[in-house]
Amino acid sequence: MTQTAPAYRMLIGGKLVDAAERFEVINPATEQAIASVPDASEDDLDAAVLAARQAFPGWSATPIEERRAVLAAIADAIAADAANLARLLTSEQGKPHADAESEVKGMSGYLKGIAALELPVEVVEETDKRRIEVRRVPIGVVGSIAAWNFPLSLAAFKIGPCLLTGNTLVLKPSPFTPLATLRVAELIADVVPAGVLNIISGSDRLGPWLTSHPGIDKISFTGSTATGKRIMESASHSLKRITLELGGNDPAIVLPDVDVAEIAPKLFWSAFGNNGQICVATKRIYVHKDVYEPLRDAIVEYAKTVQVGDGSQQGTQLGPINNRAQYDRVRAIIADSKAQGHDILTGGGDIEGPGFFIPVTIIDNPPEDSRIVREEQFGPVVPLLRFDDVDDAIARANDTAYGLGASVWGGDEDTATAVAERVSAGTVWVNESRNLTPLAPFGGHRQSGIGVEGGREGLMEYTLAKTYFLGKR
Ligand code: TXE
Repeated sequence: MTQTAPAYRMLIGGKLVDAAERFEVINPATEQAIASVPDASEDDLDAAVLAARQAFPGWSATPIEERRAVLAAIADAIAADAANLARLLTSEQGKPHADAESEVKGMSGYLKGIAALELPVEVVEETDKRRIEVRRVPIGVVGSIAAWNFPLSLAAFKIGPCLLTGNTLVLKPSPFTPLATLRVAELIADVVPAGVLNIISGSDRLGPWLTSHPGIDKISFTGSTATGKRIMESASHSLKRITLELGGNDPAIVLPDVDVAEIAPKLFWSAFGNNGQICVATKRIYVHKDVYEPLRDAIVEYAKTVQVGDGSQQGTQLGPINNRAQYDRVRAIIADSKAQGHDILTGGGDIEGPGFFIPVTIIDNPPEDSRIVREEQFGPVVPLLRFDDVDDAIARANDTAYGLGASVWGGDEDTATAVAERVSAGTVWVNESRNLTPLAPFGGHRQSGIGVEGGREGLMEYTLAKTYFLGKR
């Protein structure tokens, strides 16, 4: 009897391989197991790192035009399987099908955007005697850990710059959302030279093995600030380079001259898109007293029209929370607001199971020192906060250990931009929010991260400076 290979295998050294053990993946809308995936052992990790090491000399010497072509071919393979990938993404992540489709499309587009970037040689001196130039060289083998909120977008953030600059990669998806990423592994097994891009899945033990592995030269991580600190500590033992894209507690500042009806839905989606599970979701909304009541009422009315449900069903606009731990964390924050007697404008209750569903919850002007204001909620609950004076709003917006993103909303662009200049964050949006581009750096100030992803600066993170003093005779 012939045995068929299981679906969902890891990509190591150009081959699709299984592990001795597998673990189950849960659909957060049903809490049912939908598939099993390989649970990489330390030997599997060693094999992936070795494959990446062996591929490094050839890949780093490959002309950049060929590396661009490989990235474009990955992007095309993903685009050709978009419908299937989106279905998988909804089933493991929970997001509505339309959002999953745009994430797949976004992954493909991001890879093409990165593939078009340049890393020019910098000439710092040119005289009769000599020329001094700074070239950028790849670091070696990169280990990347992606989070469960945007499994494919985050994979693209890591794959694009890493491969373009001539490094090789061992990529680990979140144990909550490995399916679409392992499907990508299958799609690109024949597209990428063996060992250049390895994809391995594993349970909680795999992350610490990866970040302490002596054969890895750089770690790129997206996840919580607490885990980021642990990774920095373990990377310090061999002085691995690190890029950390961590949490945020992004403020929105709404000035008195806004068009309330126009911005209410925009602010809603800025906070509640992907169920609030976005590092740059708006997590605190500061509203000027002149427009506080009308904007509050407009957002609450809008919130009541939004359909929460299984992402695979027609009409669903918000799916479940991705996993049990995050569901419990968000519910604990809502329970704290209730216990403190905060005024809950909508939501706050339970949605009958199964599934990790939480109703859209909006809290009316809670104290600045409450958990819902101080902590990153990462779920569908947001506080509206009233201010009288813009200086006070800016001070409160900046009073956080985070510094990832922020937005300012106002009728007069110059006034709004002047406020944006005083908010301390890696990215500030004026009259829009959450948009990212492969052409510009994205990263956190303070405890929201170290380094950036995207743009030329994002490429630099995957390189080392090599300075040439070229004497002339
Ligand atoms: O992420 P964690 P979790 C935030 C959000 C959320 C919180 C927790 O606030 O509530 O993080 O989410 C690996 N060494 N964000 O628990 O703990 C492990 O594989 C090496 C923001 O899901 O950061 C795990 O799956 N690796 C974020 C992954 O890291 C380790 C997106 C993430 O774990 C490790 C997601 C270790 N010691 C959550 N410990 C964003 N920036 O967008 C764990 N891991």
